[in-house]
Amino acid sequence: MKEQLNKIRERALTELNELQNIEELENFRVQVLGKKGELTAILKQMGTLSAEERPQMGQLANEVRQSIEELLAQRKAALKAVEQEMKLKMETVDVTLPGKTSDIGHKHPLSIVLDEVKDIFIGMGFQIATGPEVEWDYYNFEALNLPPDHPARDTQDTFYITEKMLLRTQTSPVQIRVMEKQSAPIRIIAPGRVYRSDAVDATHSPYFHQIEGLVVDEGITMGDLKGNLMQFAKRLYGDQTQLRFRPHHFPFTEPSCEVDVTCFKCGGKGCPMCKGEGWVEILGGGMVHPKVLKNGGVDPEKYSGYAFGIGLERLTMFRFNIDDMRLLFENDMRFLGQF
Ligand code: 2NM
Repeated sequence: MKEQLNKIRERALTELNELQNIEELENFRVQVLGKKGELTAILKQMGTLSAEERPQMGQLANEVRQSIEELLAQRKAALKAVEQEMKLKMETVDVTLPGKTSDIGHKHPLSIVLDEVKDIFIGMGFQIATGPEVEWDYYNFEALNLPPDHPARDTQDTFYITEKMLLRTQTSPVQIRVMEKQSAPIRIIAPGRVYRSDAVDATHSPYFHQIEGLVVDEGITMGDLKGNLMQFAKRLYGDQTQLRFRPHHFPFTEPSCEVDVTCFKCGGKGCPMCKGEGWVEILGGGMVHPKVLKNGGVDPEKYSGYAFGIGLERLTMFRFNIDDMRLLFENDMRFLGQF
């Protein structure tokens, strides 16, 4: 038994120094000192020894255990130091390397123009109003004086959710909702996304954005519409800009008009941009139909109002000289990166 014990001690001395990491070290410890380890196995044989031998062997076994434990502790400390050093070496930071930059984003061209338009109208005392994109047929059509047989109500032109619920085709339903909730005077613009069942091409998309305005007060006339829109166009396109009002028809306004601005490309002389006309159409508007005022809970005997609608995509395309509307929706960074 004495021999066995000394053998274990010797083996531990040589083998321990060959262990390369903490894991191997732990395996070794279990193998020698563990419950089912070699040393434990020897101690189990103590019962076979004589009474004189037993204390001697006991002492020797303790010494062996102690020295192995010491060696294990030393080796563990040495391995830890090596590991730490390796880790430090691997983690060196080269402070002379260039830093990691992240690209800074910017507003989409539609947002750039929308924010400008909002600023201009806020400067004239307007408030911003918003409403749902999934809308009741009532607010989108009926309240706006579009009768059941109106072509805009055709399923070819409008996305229906149910018979009575749809994706709004204009932001005018927001105006009705504001009139219902708020009494005159009202001065709002309602910007937002609208939907129409159109195929995609250079000037059409099933979704686009409108900015609709509504002013309701006592004594509002077509003169207020002209003055305010004049102010808007000059702020957006410059002081030399002029407006041209042409008679038109909308179901929700009477009288109605379409409004052109002098071509900002050629200043009115005529160029490919304005197709030689010198004018480009930017919006439609008119005096709010008495029936529409009534539907909004406004007394048409006491109040009158004007309204208008602007297409944000068209405005943005003019502003940045973009010739295809699809570019505004495709999110191609080669395009968006230019703004
Ligand atoms: C347009 C043209 C003309 C319009 C009318 C209304 C409302 F709700 F007050 F009746 N909001 N917007 C309107 C009028 C919109 O877009 C070309």
